[in-house]
Amino acid sequence: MDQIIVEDLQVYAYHGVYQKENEEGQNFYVSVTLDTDTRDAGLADDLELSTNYGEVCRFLYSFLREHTYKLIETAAEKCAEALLLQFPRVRQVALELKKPEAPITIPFGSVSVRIVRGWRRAYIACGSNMGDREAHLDAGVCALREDPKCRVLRVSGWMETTPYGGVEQGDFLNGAFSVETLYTPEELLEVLQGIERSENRERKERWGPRTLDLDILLYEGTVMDTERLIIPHRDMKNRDFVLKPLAQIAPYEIHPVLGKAIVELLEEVETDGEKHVLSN
Ligand code: A4P
Ligand code: MG
Repeated sequence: MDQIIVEDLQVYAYHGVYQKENEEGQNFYVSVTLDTDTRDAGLADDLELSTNYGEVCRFLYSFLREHTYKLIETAAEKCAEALLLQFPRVRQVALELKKPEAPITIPFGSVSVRIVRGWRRAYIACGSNMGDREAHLDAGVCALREDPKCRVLRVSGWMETTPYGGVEQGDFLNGAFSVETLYTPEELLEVLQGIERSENRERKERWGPRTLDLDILLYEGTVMDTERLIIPHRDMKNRDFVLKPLAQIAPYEIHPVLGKAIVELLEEVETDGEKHVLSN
């Protein structure tokens, strides 16, 4: 992707573990590489279509001066996040924060941290089979729309489906939607579980009835398997009620483990799998 680069912007600021650093301050130097598409602006010669590097510099300067953190790790983290929230065309930022006057008693050139943060695309499945099912699914999407660290991109239709997994229970309404998010997968899971709780979700029986279930299907090509989180969702390839709505919004997205497009997985499950989707 195209990049806009700022190198070694000087900011006199107050970050540090020692009180003296917080009171007297010192020079910091911040560099950013912004991943952003510059083609439209380049062809039209129009600043409105790009990200103004002057504004970026003023933003970095004010942010680093107006906040005080102990760690340059924290200053870098908060600053990168604020930048991504402030400048909508920036997809990813690599930020280096140097502290060449850090209180170290041995001569040195500089110390710094360098981090890369950005908007990551995730696909989320939603399901409900208790209460006002449509309202629960809508509330799930709505909660993410209101979260500044998420941008909801596409939302599938809601589909009537019969229960899967052997538990005797009412029919589900299922769907899927895509977001761009600044959350890591673990953070996103926590946010989704918070939304489930706010829809009065109780965890009683595995695969049992629920007001709202929000599962992470895919997260920007990530493959992970920890105690808390498995991505891609372990069972998505066997679930027509997941693949069908997902195919509406992302038919050619590739499953990073199976190496197949969502439409291919849907075709396979519709041919060989159990049938659960009734309508959409
Ligand atoms: N977890 C691991 N990976 C993920 C992930 N990718 N996304 C962990 C979300 N959570 C993930 O989930 C249990 C634990 O899975 C979480 O604490 C998280 O750490 P849960 O939501 O607390 O419990 P659950 O939903 O009862 O279990 P599970 O295994 O998530 O159930 P499923 O797979 O969601 O199945 N039939 C139809 N037609 N439609 C449905 O939507 N849903 C289920 C529930 C059964 N039958 C259904 C449907
Ligand atoms: Mg779940």
